[in-house]
Amino acid sequence: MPANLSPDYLAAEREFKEARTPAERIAALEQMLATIPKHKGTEKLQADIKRRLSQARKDSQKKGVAHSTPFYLVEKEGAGQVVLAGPPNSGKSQLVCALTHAQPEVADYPFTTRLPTPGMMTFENVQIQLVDLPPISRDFSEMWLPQVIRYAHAGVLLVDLNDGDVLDEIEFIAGTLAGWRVPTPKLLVGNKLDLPGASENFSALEELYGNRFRCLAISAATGQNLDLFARTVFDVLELVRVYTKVPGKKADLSSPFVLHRGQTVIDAARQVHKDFAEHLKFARLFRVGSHRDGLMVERTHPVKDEDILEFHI
Ligand SMILES: Nc1nc2c(ncn2[C@@H]2O[C@H](COP(=O)(O)OP(=O)(O)OP(=O)(O)O)[C@@H](O)[C@H]2O)c(=O)[nH]1
Ligand SMILES: [Mg+2]
Repeated sequence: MPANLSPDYLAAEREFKEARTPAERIAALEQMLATIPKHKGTEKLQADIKRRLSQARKDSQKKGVAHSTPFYLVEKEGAGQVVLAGPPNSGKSQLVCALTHAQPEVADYPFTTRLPTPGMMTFENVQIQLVDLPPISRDFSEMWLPQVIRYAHAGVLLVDLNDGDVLDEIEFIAGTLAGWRVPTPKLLVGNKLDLPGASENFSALEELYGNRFRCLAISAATGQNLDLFARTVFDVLELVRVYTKVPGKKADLSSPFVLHRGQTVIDAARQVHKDFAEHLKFARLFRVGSHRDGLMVERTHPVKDEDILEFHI
């Protein structure tokens, strides 16, 4: 080490060692380069800093713009991830509070939510992840929203049934999502059904948008239709629950295997065990409360929600 390094340089070097993010590392290296005494004795060290700086810049580029825009992707959990999109104040956070253990802030002023907040919603015997988001509005929308919405399995468009601008807001949000190349939500939910006039407004909305969206009216505040909301979200995700049983025993209906609509008996077997799928000859199909129980089905038979399968290998 050259002996004549300045206190400024040594401070910058300490910052480099303590840097946690790519941006901090780059800033510290730049400071080191600026403060290092420029003479023959430090030439090797200068070259070394320049090399590290160029590498750090390259690394940060590879991770996109992560050092300047925080990356808010929410790790997926449960059977599906569903984001709540909507204008300010429509009740997105209230809905997440009502259906999950998460507690995003609810307030009667717009732009309360600034960060995505996930929570797990229970539908019968499956868990679905709901993600509360900041609003989409003409005034302002967070830059990272498109990425987070695109990443999810599905989206719900949540509006306030008593909002005079609701039609304009639906059109604006649908247009914005299309501009972001994000799929438009299949489900349009009208909230605040408990308020006077909301039911009439919902009928009008359904008439206008019934062809474009599945429509549902709820009250996140009173809990009205929230069980139906959970079922509809499950349906929109196109999920299918399959139970398994061993011959002569009852099926365990509490812990389903979750598959996608269109998947078959062999896909179900594969979820249970890889070897099962390989050696499967056929399965017997049972339905809760059905008289024609134990029907033999082929490996390629598409599964339906709440099928009970008994595998034979
Ligand atoms: N009457 C009634 N009020 C509701 C209902 N749901 C939410 N609210 C109220 O509407 C206001 C906004 O609710 P939030 O959940 O904060 O709305 P948000 O969509 O998350 O708002 P932003 O975070 O700004 O996008 C609050 O005052 C809530 O108490 C409902 O079902 N009925
Ligand atoms: Mg909110």
